[in-house]
Order: sequence, then structure tokens, then C-alpha cells
Amino acid sequence: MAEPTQTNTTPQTMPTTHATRSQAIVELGLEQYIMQLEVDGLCVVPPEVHGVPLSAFDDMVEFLLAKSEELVGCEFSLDLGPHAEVSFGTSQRRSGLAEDQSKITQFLIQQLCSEHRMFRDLAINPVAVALMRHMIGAKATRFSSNNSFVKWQGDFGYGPSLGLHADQTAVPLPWGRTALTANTNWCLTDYTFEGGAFAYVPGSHRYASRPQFPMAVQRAVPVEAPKGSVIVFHGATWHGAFPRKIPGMRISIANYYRHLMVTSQEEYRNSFDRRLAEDCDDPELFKTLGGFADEFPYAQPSQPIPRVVP
Ligand SMILES: O=C(O)CCC(=O)C(=O)O
Ligand SMILES: [Fe+2]
Repeated sequence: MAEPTQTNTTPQTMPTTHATRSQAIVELGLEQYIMQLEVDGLCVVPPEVHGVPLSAFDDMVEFLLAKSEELVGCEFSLDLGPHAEVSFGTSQRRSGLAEDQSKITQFLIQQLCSEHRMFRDLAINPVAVALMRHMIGAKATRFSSNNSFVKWQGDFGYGPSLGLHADQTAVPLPWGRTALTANTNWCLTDYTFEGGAFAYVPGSHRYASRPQFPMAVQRAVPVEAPKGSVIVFHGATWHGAFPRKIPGMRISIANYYRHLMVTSQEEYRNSFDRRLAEDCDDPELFKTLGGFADEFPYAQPSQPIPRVVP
């Protein structure tokens, strides 16, 4: 592996395996964020560091409100949420959400990278990708899914558990320190406690286990952050969300990444339109993270077979 170029700026406490991944971290000035990820399992990166202009978030909100209207069938606005009563009208179980469908005040808009270039550019934002690669591994990081969480007022939210979970839950224990998945939640609206902020347990990634209750709820704190911030967290970090108790909407984009040995939530390799992959800020990076040229899984024999020499 390559030697770090600026060893003198690498904190003494960083393990060698991570120090070898730090060139992008150093170049982008992200040392304080990787220290926070190390300690808390989460950090919040502001717009002046990730470089996405606030106007881009306005465009995303506009797009997602229009998409919500198209999907749900009524107008949505940031001040009011849906302008009509809405219902899921299905008994399909949705993990982490209320059994009583009438208490659910959120849904996901999925497969965002197929929807618009601005979402593809967000998924390959250099700061987000550097932090993901720091936790998961520079060569092993892939996309897992790109979803918008669309929420409005509702006292229940995820219920008394706050929906606390670790994203890499499906991977068997024991977990090591390398993240098997890691996540970015881009705040498209302000995150406040009353407004349904992200909830997490600081340092919980170091338990390297799924949440333990009721301890997890007792230790959960809100991540309050202004619109335009990106919340970055390790796949072992216990997190969920507080209910939104005030009128209006909370909109986020969860760009979720995985180690290449972990199954993807969204299917990219066989389904993703390659012309769209070419239409973004860095097509090579998008194709790498999409795993388009990965060796596995193969769909036909991939290894050479010896033949009898005539
Ligand atoms: O904001 C939320 O409701 C939770 C987000 C979450 O669990 C995730 O992005 O993995
Ligand atoms: Fe999650």
C-alpha cells in the first residue's frame, strides 16, 4: 500500500490501516471529521467544507416536492406537508415503522440517481466519498442506495424506540472496526429536535453490536444541523429519528454506501442506465462506486479452463 504523503499531519491515534487511506482526507482538510467519526461514529460536515452550493439543495427540494405530488397524488409544501389526508392502504410490513399505518408520516423516494443528474453529483461528492472510503476502504466502497426520506408532522415518528438501529445490522456479529456500510444523510431542510432531527448514540459504533434497549434510547441525542449540512456515520452507529412535532416537512437524502462484500440495497450493475452514469461530474468515479466492472457476482464462468495439449 502507498505511504501517506504527509505523515506529520496524521494524528498519532489513527491506526496505520486508516492512515494509509488519508491522502484525500488531507487534501480535502477532513482530519477533524475523521477524528470525530473515530470518537463518536458520526460527524456533521457544513456546506463550506463539502462545497455543494445551497442553491443545489433548493433545486433538490423543488424536485422532491414535485415527485412527492406525482407519487402520492396531492400537493406537498415545506410549510404544510401533504395538502390532503394520505394513507398507505396496504398491510405490507415496513421495518421500524408503526404497525398502525395511520401513524406513519413518512415515505421514501428511491433510486434517485436515475431521477436527475443533481442526485448523481451528490452521490459522488468528493468529501462524502473520501469519508466513506476512509471508513469502508478506498477500493472496496460501493453504492448501496440513494433515497430521500420525506417526513411531515406526526407525534409517533418511529415510536418509543426512536427506530434506533445500526445500518450494518444484517451482517453477523462480531463486527470489527472497519465499516461494512456507512451513510451520508444530506439535510435538505433544517434539522431541529422538535422538527424530527436524526437521533444517535455518540460512540455507539465502538460497541460493535446492534442497539441494546432501553440503554440506546436513554443515551440518544438529536443531531441539530442547518439545511445544507451532511451527517456522516459509520454502519455500526446506533441511530434513528425523533418524531416531528411541529408543522411542515423534514426532507433528507440518504446516500448509503457499502463494502463490496456486502449486498447492495439498490441494484445498479444490471439495471442502471450507463448513459446516465456518463452524465455526472466524474463518470469514472460513478462507475467504480456503481460496481459496474466488479469481478463478482459473475453470470457466466469467469475462470480459464485448461485443455489437453494436442
Ligand atoms: O432520518 C431518518 O429517519 C433515519 C435515516 C436512516 O436510518 C438512514 O439513513 O439509515
Ligand atoms: Fe439507518
